[in-house]
Parts: sequence; structure tokens; C-alpha cells
Amino acid sequence: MDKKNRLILALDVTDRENALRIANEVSDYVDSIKVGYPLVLGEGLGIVKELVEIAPVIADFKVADIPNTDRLICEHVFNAGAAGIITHGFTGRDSLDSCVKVANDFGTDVYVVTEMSHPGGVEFFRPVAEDIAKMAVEAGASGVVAPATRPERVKDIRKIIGEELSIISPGVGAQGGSAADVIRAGADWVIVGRSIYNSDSPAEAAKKICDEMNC
Ligand code: 3DU
Repeated sequence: MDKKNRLILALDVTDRENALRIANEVSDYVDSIKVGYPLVLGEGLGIVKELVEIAPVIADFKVADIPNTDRLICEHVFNAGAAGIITHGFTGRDSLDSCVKVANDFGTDVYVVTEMSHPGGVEFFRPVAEDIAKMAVEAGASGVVAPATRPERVKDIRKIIGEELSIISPGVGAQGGSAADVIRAGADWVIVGRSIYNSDSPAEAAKKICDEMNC
């Protein structure tokens, strides 16, 4: 992913018309568009094929299954044109290896969730976040997902993964995190949804976040 704007749009609207309108409006300000269950369950995987005409797409399916099922999910997602996929890591090394292998075959990226950004994200993830980050490095993932709501954790995770892997960071705006703070803590990109797509002017909202990060 080109690091131009440091901003990834989380496009969690559920219908095609709004999705394409918002994606087009913000395309100058985002390096990638993240789609997940809300939009794909609403419109089908075909929406990915349309969005990749506007910006590279990361599929946030938080893949968390046995290696064979993970492989099948990744193949569908990359055949639809996605440039990256978000997976969980708690399912273990063999499951993650399966995703990385498919991504390598397609020349695409795997991002592994280390610790989630919502309050409940500390309950089970906190004790294993560092181990998951280490595994992401060992498995050859492209990057990890770490919480913008806790910049200090982004710092901790950056120390573990070094400079080669990317950190993409959700939790800015609606969840309370600051884009500038989490970039300073070591994130490469922020992921922002509601603060942009619920705004009367998604483009202005996206530009404002870019300006905060000096990009
Ligand atoms: O809170 P927002 O509306 O800016 O959206 C954040 C997006 O990032 C949303 O798609 C959510 O599913 C995703 N995400 C997290 O918020 C937290 C995580 O730890 C991982 C993904």
C-alpha cells in the first residue's frame, strides 16, 4: 500500500449506492478502503470489484478458522480483487500460515489483529497481544492491527514487530482515539469509519484527519 495519506477508510455502510458515493468523494484522501461484513453481507463480494476501481481494498473479515477454511476465504477475497485481508491470530500459526501462503501466491497483504480497540479488547487480547505480534513477524505477515484508542500499546507492539511490518490502527474519532497521537506512537495508517462516512461532507472530514497527521 502506498503511504501517501496514511488514512484508510472503514466503509461500514451497508448499501452499494452510499458506498460508491462516499468512496468516490474521499478517494483523494485515502490510501485504501477497508470493507467488512456490514457492506459485503449487504451487497455481496461484487462490491469489492467495484471499489478496487476507486482505491485498493482491504477485506476486514477477521479470518479465524482452521487452515483449510481460511485458505478458501482468502482465495475468494483475493479473486475479487482485494489487495489485503485482516485475519485474527489467536487461531494459531497454522491458520495464519495458510492465509499468508494464499496472499503470497496472489502478491497481496495479510494484517493480523493484535489487540482490539474497544473497551472489551483488553479482556482477552491484552495478555496475548505481544505473542500474536511476534507470530505475525515469524509468519511473514505484512502488518498488524493495533488500537488507536491506546497509543501506548501501539508503541509496545511497534517495539516487538520492528520497522518491517506495518501497523494499521482503528479507533480514531468515534471510538475516541486521535490520529496524530497514534501516528506519533508508531502507526503507519489510521483506519477511520463513522467520523468520515457519517459526516455531511465525507471529503472534508477525511481531509481534516489527513491535516491532523500532516499528510
Ligand atoms: O470506529 P469506526 O467507525 O471509525 O470504525 C473502525 C473500523 O475498524 C470498523 O470497521 C471496525 O470493525 C474496525 N476495527 C476496529 O474498530 C477495532 C479493531 O480492533 C479492529 C477493527
